[in-house]
Amino acid sequence: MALGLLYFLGRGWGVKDTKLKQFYAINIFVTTIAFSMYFAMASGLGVANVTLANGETLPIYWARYTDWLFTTPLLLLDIALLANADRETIYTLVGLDVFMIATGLIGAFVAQPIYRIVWWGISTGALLVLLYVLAQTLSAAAANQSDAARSLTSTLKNALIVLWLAYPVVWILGTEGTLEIIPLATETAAFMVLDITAKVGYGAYLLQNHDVLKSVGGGSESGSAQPAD
Ligand code: RET
Repeated sequence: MALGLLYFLGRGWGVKDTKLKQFYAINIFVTTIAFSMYFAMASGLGVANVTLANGETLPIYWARYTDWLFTTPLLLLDIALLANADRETIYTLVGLDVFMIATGLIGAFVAQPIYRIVWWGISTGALLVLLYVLAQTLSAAAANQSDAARSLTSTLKNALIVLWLAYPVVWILGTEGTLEIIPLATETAAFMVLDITAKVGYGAYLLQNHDVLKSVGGGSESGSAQPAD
């Protein structure tokens, strides 16, 4: 995450275009938050022991949820800005996203395994609605996008759908789901690969496309509102 952050900082350093700068800023925030939360976990902070109803204890890495709470809305903002989505849609996506992470966090701390699974179901329901709203928004936006912007949006959308759907699967099969299907070490490695791909991979791919990002919302001029013809 630190290397990803340095890469975004290095590439974004001399960027003058306001639109391009906002995409760099978003991805710099994402990797800064992730780097801090991973470092918190590595330093022994960010993990809590939850006692289940049967007396067993589960190590819960709550720092992950703090990371996701802030980074997932930012990752959605990347694609929403690329598609020039309106404010209401962005608020809807962020609202669903925060609800998804918060209900997942509740699920991770609940003592009764059956209730944990119900909370997982609530959180996964929010994810499905979120992905539906996102797909609708992006297809409505497609008509007003250039070919290059449309193709970038569609690649990022597909990557986002596949990667994001993997999180609840890892959660339910991992220690949180209490089904004891995959061990903690495998789960930790899986979340790490997903986090790196969904943050650094997705961000790096997006930021390769300077020309597309500069012309988001029409026109290639930076920032300031364009006067009507
Ligand atoms: C949780 C709890 C169980 C149910 C669901 C979840 C979804 C998590 C997601 C996380 C995405 C994280 C990303 C991080 C970026 O690096 C919270 C695991 C649905 C979708 C993209």
